Amino acid sequence: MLVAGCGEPSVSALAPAGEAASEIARITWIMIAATLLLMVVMSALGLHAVYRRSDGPVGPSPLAVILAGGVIVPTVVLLALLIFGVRSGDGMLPVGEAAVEVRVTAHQWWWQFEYRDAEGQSIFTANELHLPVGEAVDIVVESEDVIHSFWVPALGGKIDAIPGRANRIRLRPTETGQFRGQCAEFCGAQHARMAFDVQVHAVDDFHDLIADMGGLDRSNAGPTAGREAFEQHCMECHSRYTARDHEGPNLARLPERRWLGAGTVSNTSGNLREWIAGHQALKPGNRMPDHSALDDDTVEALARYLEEQ
Ligand code: HEC
Ligand SMILES: [Cu+2]
Repeated sequence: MLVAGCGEPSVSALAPAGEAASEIARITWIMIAATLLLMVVMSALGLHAVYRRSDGPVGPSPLAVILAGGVIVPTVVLLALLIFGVRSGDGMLPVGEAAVEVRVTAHQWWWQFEYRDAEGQSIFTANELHLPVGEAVDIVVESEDVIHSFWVPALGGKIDAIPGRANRIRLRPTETGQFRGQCAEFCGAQHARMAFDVQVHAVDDFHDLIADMGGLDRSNAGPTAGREAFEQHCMECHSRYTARDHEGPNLARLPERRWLGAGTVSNTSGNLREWIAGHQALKPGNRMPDHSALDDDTVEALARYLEEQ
């Protein structure tokens, strides 16, 4: 458990970097402390019973045991949890207007994020979520196919992504940095490889980034050979234009991405070439059609085209 808690970027609910996550971590620690206390008291009582045994009738009557263990203790424990739970839960609700709203669409097995720039234009990123620090952000979660669950352990709780329904969760990051998000509801064979990278920026940097992305129309830029191959084999599902929604993940700013295949492999130039022709071996069953028949020159041209930003 300790080893799994390390690593970059943080995926630990016990190292909170957001308001909701801090509340959740607090309740967790209180529960752990209360459980430990209860265990010590019960062990002490047990030892006491063993070593102080007398020959006469022992212990309280069965009725007293049932009353204490079945009524009084559960009432006290549940009441205490309820009070903490309601207080913390209340603070996590999306009350009032949020500064930023991001629409999330879960797909088998990748994530699409949609922002609005200052002109109200939609901007899309894939497998990479950008947030401003210190601001209330509403995440509105939907699904394109089956039920998934949106979860960034360092920032807050989970919320289900259900087809035909928009669920809302409020996050307020308290630290800048990179965190890992993960699908938290089994959604098929590649459920474990449905991660996303969360980048929390200073507020101005966040708005600058979204504004910059709005200006990125690269659908017709880049080296000719790669562009032609892209238009022939890939464009039906992918776009390099951040203001366009597509079947597959948006591929604008691809070199900046941390992973390929939603956490399958790290994003290196070697892995990009391997992904283009061999993604079905890297992430079997993923929804991108097999391209293993592409020749090396075409793969190279495509990779160059995607790397050219
Ligand atoms: C029928 C739709 C479709 C076509 C055509 C297609 N892709 Fe994909 N592509 C996808 C889907 C869906 C994913 C997400 C797979 C996953 O991670 O589960 C994807 C993922 C990718 C990724 C990884 C992106 C990321 O952030 O993880 C790259 C790179 C990529 N495709 C490149 C290409 C290239 C190059 C071509 C053309 C040779 C191509 N794709 C053709 C649907 C398609
Ligand atoms: Cu999922």
